[in-house]
Amino acid sequence: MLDKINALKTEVEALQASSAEEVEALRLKYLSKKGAVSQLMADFRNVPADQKKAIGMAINELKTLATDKINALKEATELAEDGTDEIDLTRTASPMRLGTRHPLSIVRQEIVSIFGRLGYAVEQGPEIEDDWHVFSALNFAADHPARDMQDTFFIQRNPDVLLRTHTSSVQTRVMERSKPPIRILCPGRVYRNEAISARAHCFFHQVEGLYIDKGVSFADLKQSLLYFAREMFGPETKIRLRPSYFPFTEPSAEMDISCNLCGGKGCGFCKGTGWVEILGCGMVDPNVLDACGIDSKEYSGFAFGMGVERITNLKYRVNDLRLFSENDRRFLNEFTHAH
Ligand code: 2NL
Repeated sequence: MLDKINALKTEVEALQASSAEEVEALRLKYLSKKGAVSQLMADFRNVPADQKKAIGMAINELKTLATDKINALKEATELAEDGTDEIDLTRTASPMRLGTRHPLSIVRQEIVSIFGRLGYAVEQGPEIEDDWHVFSALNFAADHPARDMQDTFFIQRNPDVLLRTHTSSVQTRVMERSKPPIRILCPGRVYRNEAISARAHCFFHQVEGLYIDKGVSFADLKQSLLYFAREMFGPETKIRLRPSYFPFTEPSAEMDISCNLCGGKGCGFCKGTGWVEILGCGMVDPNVLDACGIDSKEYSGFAFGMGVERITNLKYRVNDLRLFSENDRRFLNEFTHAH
Protein backbone atom coordinates (compact mmCIF):
# COMPACT_ATOMS: atom_id res chain seq x y z
CA MET A 1 0.00 0.00 0.00
CA LEU A 2 2.90 2.34 0.69
CA ASP A 3 4.07 1.82 -2.90
CA LYS A 4 0.64 2.83 -4.15
CA ILE A 5 0.65 5.99 -1.99
CA ASN A 6 4.16 6.94 -3.17
CA ALA A 7 3.13 6.40 -6.79
CA LEU A 8 0.15 8.74 -6.21
CA LYS A 9 2.46 11.35 -4.64
CA THR A 10 4.68 11.34 -7.74
CA GLU A 11 1.60 11.56 -9.96
CA VAL A 12 0.15 14.46 -7.96
CA GLU A 13 3.41 16.40 -8.02
CA ALA A 14 3.45 16.27 -11.82
CA LEU A 15 -0.16 17.45 -12.28
CA GLN A 16 -0.86 20.16 -14.90
CA ALA A 17 -4.02 22.05 -15.79
CA SER A 18 -4.75 24.89 -18.20
CA SER A 19 -8.36 25.69 -17.33
CA ALA A 20 -10.72 25.84 -14.38
CA GLU A 21 -12.57 22.78 -15.75
CA GLU A 22 -9.39 20.71 -15.78
CA VAL A 23 -8.59 21.74 -12.20
CA GLU A 24 -12.08 20.72 -11.11
CA ALA A 25 -11.65 17.31 -12.80
CA LEU A 26 -8.41 16.81 -10.87
CA ARG A 27 -10.10 17.78 -7.61
CA LEU A 28 -12.81 15.20 -8.23
CA LYS A 29 -10.24 12.58 -9.15
CA TYR A 30 -8.08 12.99 -6.04
CA LEU A 31 -9.97 14.87 -3.31
CA SER A 32 -13.69 14.21 -3.63
CA LYS A 33 -15.63 11.65 -1.61
CA LYS A 34 -15.02 9.07 -4.31
CA GLY A 35 -11.54 10.29 -5.09
CA ALA A 36 -8.22 8.51 -4.67
CA VAL A 37 -7.46 9.90 -1.17
CA SER A 38 -10.88 8.87 0.21
CA GLN A 39 -10.38 5.45 -1.35
CA LEU A 40 -7.09 5.07 0.55
CA MET A 41 -8.84 6.17 3.77
CA ALA A 42 -11.43 3.44 3.22
CA ASP A 43 -8.72 0.81 2.61
CA PHE A 44 -6.95 2.03 5.77
CA ARG A 45 -9.33 -0.06 7.95
CA ASN A 46 -7.76 -3.26 6.54
CA VAL A 47 -4.18 -2.18 7.22
CA PRO A 48 -2.44 -4.38 9.82
CA ALA A 49 -2.02 -2.57 13.16
CA ASP A 50 1.79 -2.44 13.00
CA GLN A 51 1.66 -0.56 9.69
CA LYS A 52 -1.18 1.85 10.60
CA LYS A 53 1.13 4.61 11.83
CA ALA A 54 3.36 4.75 8.74
CA ILE A 55 0.51 4.38 6.26
CA GLY A 56 -1.69 6.87 8.10
CA MET A 57 1.09 9.47 7.92
CA ALA A 58 1.70 8.72 4.26
CA ILE A 59 -2.01 9.18 3.42
CA ASN A 60 -2.09 12.49 5.29
CA GLU A 61 0.98 13.66 3.44
CA LEU A 62 -0.59 12.73 0.12
CA LYS A 63 -3.78 14.56 1.05
CA THR A 64 -1.88 17.77 1.96
CA LEU A 65 0.21 17.50 -1.17
CA ALA A 66 -2.83 17.02 -3.42
CA THR A 67 -4.76 19.85 -1.74
CA ASP A 68 -1.85 22.31 -2.07
CA LYS A 69 -1.10 21.29 -5.65
CA ILE A 70 -4.69 21.56 -6.82
CA ASN A 71 -5.14 24.92 -5.06
CA ALA A 72 -1.99 26.19 -6.73
CA LEU A 73 -3.22 25.02 -10.16
CA LYS A 74 -6.58 26.69 -9.48
CA GLU A 75 -4.93 30.01 -8.70
CA ALA A 76 -2.66 29.81 -11.74
CA THR A 77 -5.49 29.10 -14.19
CA GLU A 78 -7.62 31.91 -12.70
CA LEU A 79 -4.75 34.37 -13.16
CA ALA A 80 -4.21 33.21 -16.72
CA GLU A 81 -7.90 33.61 -17.50
CA ASP A 82 -7.73 37.18 -16.07
CA GLY A 83 -4.95 37.79 -18.53
CA THR A 84 -2.82 39.34 -15.79
CA ASP A 85 0.13 37.01 -15.77
CA GLU A 86 0.52 36.53 -19.48
CA ILE A 87 0.60 38.87 -22.44
CA ASP A 88 -0.71 37.61 -25.76
CA LEU A 89 1.71 39.14 -28.24
CA THR A 90 -0.34 37.98 -31.21
CA ARG A 91 -3.42 39.93 -30.16
CA THR A 92 -4.42 43.00 -32.26
CA ALA A 93 -3.62 46.27 -30.45
CA SER A 94 -6.55 47.90 -28.68
CA PRO A 95 -7.85 50.90 -30.62
CA MET A 96 -6.22 54.14 -29.46
CA ARG A 97 -8.43 57.13 -28.78
CA LEU A 98 -6.98 59.89 -30.91
CA GLY A 99 -6.98 63.43 -29.63
CA THR A 100 -9.11 65.93 -31.50
CA ARG A 101 -8.28 69.25 -32.98
CA HIS A 102 -10.05 72.09 -31.18
CA PRO A 103 -13.01 73.39 -33.22
CA LEU A 104 -11.55 76.92 -33.17
CA SER A 105 -8.28 75.55 -34.61
CA ILE A 106 -10.16 73.66 -37.32
CA VAL A 107 -11.98 76.81 -38.38
CA ARG A 108 -8.93 79.08 -38.06
CA GLN A 109 -6.93 76.70 -40.26
CA GLU A 110 -9.70 76.66 -42.83
CA ILE A 111 -9.82 80.49 -42.92
CA VAL A 112 -6.01 80.62 -43.25
CA SER A 113 -6.11 78.03 -46.03
CA ILE A 114 -8.80 79.88 -48.03
CA PHE A 115 -6.97 83.22 -47.90
CA GLY A 116 -3.70 81.37 -48.49
CA ARG A 117 -5.08 80.48 -51.93
CA LEU A 118 -5.53 84.24 -52.55
CA GLY A 119 -1.89 84.87 -51.64
CA TYR A 120 -2.24 86.00 -48.01
CA ALA A 121 0.68 85.19 -45.69
CA VAL A 122 0.15 84.61 -41.96
CA GLU A 123 1.69 87.11 -39.53
CA GLN A 124 1.73 87.03 -35.75
CA GLY A 125 2.56 89.52 -33.02
CA PRO A 126 2.52 90.01 -29.24
CA GLU A 127 -0.64 89.74 -27.13
CA ILE A 128 0.71 92.27 -24.64
CA GLU A 129 0.82 95.51 -26.58
CA ASP A 130 1.18 99.26 -26.26
CA ASP A 131 -1.32 102.02 -26.93
CA TRP A 132 0.27 103.05 -30.25
CA HIS A 133 -0.02 99.69 -32.01
CA VAL A 134 -3.53 98.89 -30.75
CA PHE A 135 -5.18 102.33 -30.81
CA SER A 136 -3.30 105.48 -31.79
CA ALA A 137 -1.80 104.25 -35.07
CA LEU A 138 -5.23 102.90 -36.00
CA ASN A 139 -6.96 106.26 -35.86
CA PHE A 140 -8.78 105.74 -32.56
CA ALA A 141 -9.63 109.21 -31.20
CA ALA A 142 -8.19 110.06 -27.77
CA ASP A 143 -11.64 109.71 -26.23
CA HIS A 144 -12.72 106.58 -28.14
CA PRO A 145 -14.76 104.30 -25.82
CA ALA A 146 -12.60 101.22 -26.65
CA ARG A 147 -9.69 102.88 -24.83
CA ASP A 148 -11.81 102.95 -21.68
CA MET A 149 -10.63 101.02 -18.62
CA GLN A 150 -14.02 99.31 -18.78
CA ASP A 151 -13.29 97.55 -22.08
CA THR A 152 -9.53 97.02 -22.17
CA PHE A 153 -7.31 95.06 -19.78
CA PHE A 154 -4.34 97.18 -18.67
CA ILE A 155 -1.33 95.57 -17.08
CA GLN A 156 0.03 96.94 -13.80
CA ARG A 157 -2.24 100.02 -14.02
CA ASN A 158 0.07 101.32 -16.75
CA PRO A 159 -2.07 102.85 -19.52
CA ASP A 160 0.63 102.00 -22.07
CA VAL A 161 0.82 98.24 -21.36
CA LEU A 162 -2.34 96.44 -22.35
CA LEU A 163 -3.76 93.23 -23.80
CA ARG A 164 -4.60 93.70 -27.48
CA THR A 165 -8.34 94.07 -28.12
CA HIS A 166 -7.97 93.17 -31.81
CA THR A 167 -5.21 91.68 -33.95
CA SER A 168 -4.93 94.92 -35.98
CA SER A 169 -1.86 95.66 -33.86
CA VAL A 170 -0.03 92.93 -35.79
CA GLN A 171 -0.92 94.68 -39.02
CA THR A 172 0.29 98.02 -37.62
CA ARG A 173 3.68 96.40 -36.97
CA VAL A 174 3.85 94.82 -40.44
CA MET A 175 2.95 98.13 -42.14
CA GLU A 176 5.62 99.95 -40.12
CA ARG A 177 8.37 97.56 -41.15
CA SER A 178 7.49 96.71 -44.75
CA LYS A 179 6.63 98.28 -48.09
CA PRO A 180 3.54 97.41 -50.16
CA PRO A 181 2.40 95.18 -51.67
CA ILE A 182 1.26 93.80 -48.30
CA ARG A 183 -1.14 90.87 -48.23
CA ILE A 184 -1.37 89.39 -44.75
CA LEU A 185 -3.68 87.43 -42.49
CA CYS A 186 -3.42 87.81 -38.73
CA PRO A 187 -5.02 85.09 -36.63
CA GLY A 188 -4.77 85.40 -32.87
CA ARG A 189 -6.28 85.69 -29.43
CA VAL A 190 -7.65 89.03 -28.28
CA TYR A 191 -8.92 90.26 -24.91
CA ARG A 192 -11.85 92.39 -23.81
CA ASN A 193 -12.90 93.24 -20.28
CA GLU A 194 -16.37 91.70 -20.32
CA ALA A 195 -18.43 89.61 -17.94
CA ILE A 196 -18.42 85.96 -19.05
CA SER A 197 -21.71 84.56 -20.36
CA ALA A 198 -22.97 82.31 -23.17
CA ARG A 199 -22.60 85.25 -25.58
CA ALA A 200 -19.51 87.07 -24.29
CA HIS A 201 -16.09 86.07 -22.98
CA CYS A 202 -13.06 88.02 -21.76
CA PHE A 203 -11.04 86.60 -24.64
CA PHE A 204 -11.87 85.39 -28.11
CA HIS A 205 -10.12 84.66 -31.41
CA GLN A 206 -9.90 86.83 -34.45
CA VAL A 207 -8.63 86.65 -37.95
CA GLU A 208 -7.91 89.99 -39.58
CA GLY A 209 -6.75 90.50 -43.13
CA LEU A 210 -5.00 93.41 -44.84
CA TYR A 211 -4.22 94.05 -48.49
CA ILE A 212 -2.32 97.17 -49.56
CA ASP A 213 -1.03 98.00 -53.02
CA LYS A 214 -1.40 100.59 -55.75
CA GLY A 215 -4.98 100.86 -56.98
CA VAL A 216 -6.71 98.49 -54.51
CA SER A 217 -10.45 99.22 -54.66
CA PHE A 218 -13.68 98.41 -52.88
CA ALA A 219 -14.51 96.05 -55.77
CA ASP A 220 -11.39 94.00 -54.87
CA LEU A 221 -12.58 93.81 -51.27
CA LYS A 222 -16.03 92.62 -52.34
CA GLN A 223 -14.74 89.95 -54.69
CA SER A 224 -12.17 88.63 -52.19
CA LEU A 225 -14.76 88.36 -49.43
CA LEU A 226 -17.30 86.73 -51.77
CA TYR A 227 -14.68 84.10 -52.61
CA PHE A 228 -14.07 83.54 -48.89
CA ALA A 229 -17.80 83.21 -48.09
CA ARG A 230 -18.36 80.66 -50.86
CA GLU A 231 -15.32 78.58 -49.94
CA MET A 232 -16.30 78.61 -46.27
CA PHE A 233 -20.07 78.18 -46.45
CA GLY A 234 -20.69 76.64 -49.87
CA PRO A 235 -20.92 77.80 -53.50
CA GLU A 236 -24.57 78.94 -53.22
CA THR A 237 -23.71 81.48 -50.52
CA LYS A 238 -24.67 85.11 -51.24
CA ILE A 239 -23.17 88.14 -49.51
CA ARG A 240 -24.43 91.63 -48.74
CA LEU A 241 -22.56 94.63 -47.35
CA ARG A 242 -24.19 97.11 -44.98
CA PRO A 243 -22.60 100.51 -44.19
CA SER A 244 -20.94 100.58 -40.78
CA TYR A 245 -18.27 102.39 -38.82
CA PHE A 246 -14.77 101.43 -37.63
CA PRO A 247 -12.09 103.96 -36.63
CA PHE A 248 -9.49 102.35 -38.96
CA THR A 249 -11.51 102.05 -42.18
CA GLU A 250 -13.41 104.50 -44.39
CA PRO A 251 -15.81 103.57 -45.83
CA SER A 252 -16.62 100.68 -43.49
CA ALA A 253 -19.10 97.85 -43.88
CA GLU A 254 -20.48 94.79 -42.17
CA MET A 255 -20.85 91.69 -44.29
CA ASP A 256 -23.76 89.28 -44.05
CA ILE A 257 -24.06 85.90 -45.75
CA SER A 258 -27.33 84.32 -46.82
CA CYS A 259 -28.43 82.22 -43.84
CA ASN A 260 -26.76 78.82 -44.21
CA LEU A 261 -29.54 77.15 -42.19
CA CYS A 262 -32.61 78.14 -44.22
CA GLY A 263 -30.80 79.14 -47.42
CA GLY A 264 -32.11 82.71 -47.12
CA LYS A 265 -35.82 82.00 -46.75
CA GLY A 266 -35.89 83.23 -43.16
CA CYS A 267 -35.80 81.10 -39.99
CA GLY A 268 -35.36 81.37 -36.24
CA PHE A 269 -31.58 81.36 -36.58
CA CYS A 270 -31.48 84.44 -38.84
CA LYS A 271 -34.48 85.94 -37.02
CA GLY A 272 -36.53 85.71 -40.20
CA THR A 273 -34.21 88.02 -42.18
CA GLY A 274 -32.48 85.36 -44.31
CA TRP A 275 -29.07 86.95 -43.50
CA VAL A 276 -26.44 86.49 -40.80
CA GLU A 277 -23.53 88.81 -40.05
CA ILE A 278 -20.05 87.29 -40.33
CA LEU A 279 -17.44 90.04 -40.47
CA GLY A 280 -16.51 93.72 -40.58
CA CYS A 281 -14.45 95.33 -43.33
CA GLY A 282 -13.59 98.50 -45.18
CA MET A 283 -10.99 100.55 -47.04
CA VAL A 284 -8.01 101.31 -44.81
CA ASP A 285 -8.34 104.92 -43.56
CA PRO A 286 -5.59 107.09 -45.16
CA ASN A 287 -4.71 108.31 -41.64
CA VAL A 288 -3.76 104.72 -40.72
CA LEU A 289 -1.53 104.27 -43.78
CA ASP A 290 0.24 107.57 -43.10
CA ALA A 291 0.67 106.82 -39.38
CA CYS A 292 2.42 103.57 -40.33
CA GLY A 293 4.73 105.19 -42.88
CA ILE A 294 2.85 104.21 -46.06
CA ASP A 295 2.07 107.08 -48.45
CA SER A 296 -1.73 107.23 -48.71
CA LYS A 297 -1.49 109.20 -51.98
CA GLU A 298 0.35 106.34 -53.61
CA TYR A 299 -1.27 103.33 -51.99
CA SER A 300 -4.70 102.15 -50.93
CA GLY A 301 -5.90 99.00 -49.24
CA PHE A 302 -8.73 97.09 -47.69
CA ALA A 303 -8.96 95.29 -44.38
CA PHE A 304 -11.39 92.97 -42.66
CA GLY A 305 -11.81 91.27 -39.34
CA MET A 306 -13.85 88.33 -38.13
CA GLY A 307 -14.41 86.42 -34.90
CA VAL A 308 -13.37 82.76 -35.19
CA GLU A 309 -15.96 81.83 -32.53
CA ARG A 310 -18.70 83.45 -34.61
CA ILE A 311 -17.71 81.58 -37.80
CA THR A 312 -17.49 78.32 -35.80
CA ASN A 313 -20.94 78.91 -34.31
CA LEU A 314 -22.32 79.34 -37.81
CA LYS A 315 -20.54 76.31 -39.24
CA TYR A 316 -21.02 73.90 -36.34
CA ARG A 317 -23.98 75.47 -34.50
CA VAL A 318 -22.26 75.84 -31.16
CA ASN A 319 -24.50 78.12 -29.14
CA ASP A 320 -22.53 78.74 -25.94
CA LEU A 321 -19.13 80.52 -26.14
CA ARG A 322 -18.02 79.00 -22.84
CA LEU A 323 -17.82 75.53 -24.44
CA PHE A 324 -14.76 76.70 -26.39
CA SER A 325 -12.64 77.20 -23.27
CA GLU A 326 -13.92 74.51 -20.89
CA ASN A 327 -12.18 71.62 -22.68
CA ASP A 328 -15.01 69.21 -21.91
CA ARG A 329 -14.09 65.99 -23.74
CA ARG A 330 -17.73 65.31 -24.59
CA PHE A 331 -17.77 68.58 -26.58
CA LEU A 332 -14.28 68.23 -28.12
CA ASN A 333 -14.88 64.62 -29.22
CA GLU A 334 -17.75 65.83 -31.43
CA PHE A 335 -15.07 67.21 -33.74
CA THR A 336 -13.05 63.98 -34.14
CA HIS A 337 -14.03 63.63 -37.78
CA ALA A 338 -14.55 67.27 -38.62
CA HIS A 339 -11.11 67.49 -40.21
C1 2NL B 1 -14.76 92.97 -36.73
C2 2NL B 1 -14.25 94.06 -37.61
C3 2NL B 1 -12.30 94.86 -38.69
C4 2NL B 1 -10.28 95.77 -39.56
C5 2NL B 1 -10.94 94.94 -38.68
C6 2NL B 1 -8.08 96.80 -39.90
C7 2NL B 1 -6.74 96.72 -39.60
C8 2NL B 1 -5.90 97.68 -40.06
C9 2NL B 1 -6.34 98.71 -40.80
C10 2NL B 1 -7.69 98.74 -41.09
CL1 2NL B 1 -4.27 97.62 -39.67
N1 2NL B 1 -8.52 97.82 -40.63
N2 2NL B 1 -8.91 95.84 -39.46
C11 2NL B 1 -11.01 96.54 -40.47
C12 2NL B 1 -12.39 96.45 -40.47
C13 2NL B 1 -13.05 95.60 -39.58
O1 2NL B 1 -12.88 93.99 -37.79
O2 2NL B 1 -15.92 92.87 -36.53
N3 2NL B 1 -13.88 92.13 -36.20
C14 2NL B 1 -14.25 91.06 -35.35
